[in-house]
Amino acid sequence: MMLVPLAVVLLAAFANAEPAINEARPHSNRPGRFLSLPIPQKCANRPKQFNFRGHNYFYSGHVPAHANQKVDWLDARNICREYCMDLISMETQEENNMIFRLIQQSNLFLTNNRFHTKSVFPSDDVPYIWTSGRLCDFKGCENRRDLEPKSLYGWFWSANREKMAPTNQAPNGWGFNPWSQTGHKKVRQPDNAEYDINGTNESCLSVLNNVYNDGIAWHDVACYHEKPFVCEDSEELLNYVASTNRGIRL
Ligand SMILES: *[C@@H]1O[C@H](CO)[C@@H](O)[C@H](O)[C@H]1NC(C)=O
Ligand SMILES: *[C@@H]1O[C@H](CO)[C@@H](O)[C@H](O)[C@H]1NC(C)=O
Ligand SMILES: [Ca+2]
Ligand SMILES: [Ca+2]
Repeated sequence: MMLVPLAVVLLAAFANAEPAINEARPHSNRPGRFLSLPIPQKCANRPKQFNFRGHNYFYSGHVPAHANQKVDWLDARNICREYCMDLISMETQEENNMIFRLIQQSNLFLTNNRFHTKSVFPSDDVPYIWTSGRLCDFKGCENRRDLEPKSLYGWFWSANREKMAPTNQAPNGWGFNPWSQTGHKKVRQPDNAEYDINGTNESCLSVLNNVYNDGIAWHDVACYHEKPFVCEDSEELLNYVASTNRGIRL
């Protein structure tokens, strides 16, 4: 059997992806950070908390190994990727509402930015989660006129590099716009609010649970924030590990 170095295979996959949003090396304030490669053993034993349309998912707070973990956006992606998963991407309203329900059913209460632990199981509280949503504002996104203005057209799901609908309208087939109508600056999201505070861009997509008295809704948030996360099966990584590990059960 011919051995092809893993990095080469993965980079080739990124290079061929459409739309051509190449994110092998996202912009980061910690230089030298890369995407992690899947670990076959972890893929085979990945947490499967729930299933939707053939994909497995888990919320970090409900998995003992990750229950108390809050990590920045790239670390969250990398934890998922070792399991042949990635941060969740909500391409449909159905999938989105499944996540909204997961958050709603947990006993999370946050008022005036203070947490009230009502639940006897603190890990049931879901104040917010990371998704794979990302603003294309890193190297490789320049000269993409189709992504301008970025605040409307520059968002995509980094798990599969699929472009999102313009942020100011309900996505095709959805009954509502999942982006919040308010936030720190009391304007609709994405608002890049932290840029005005200290020059940090809000380039990552988090689902917040009523942080701004706005119910459960999408917000652009600076990627260094530490949050729990939801992982979703990555077909790309599962296919890759399946094809390079004969007989593995995923
Ligand atoms: C960060 O946001 C500001 C204000 O919108 C913008 O001018 C700047 O280009 C952004 N930085 C990056 C790296 O995209
Ligand atoms: C920006 O401000 C926030 C909130 O005060 C702080 O936690 C964060 O570390 C700051 N980021 C940078 C890059 O200075
Ligand atoms: Ca998805
Ligand atoms: Ca925001």
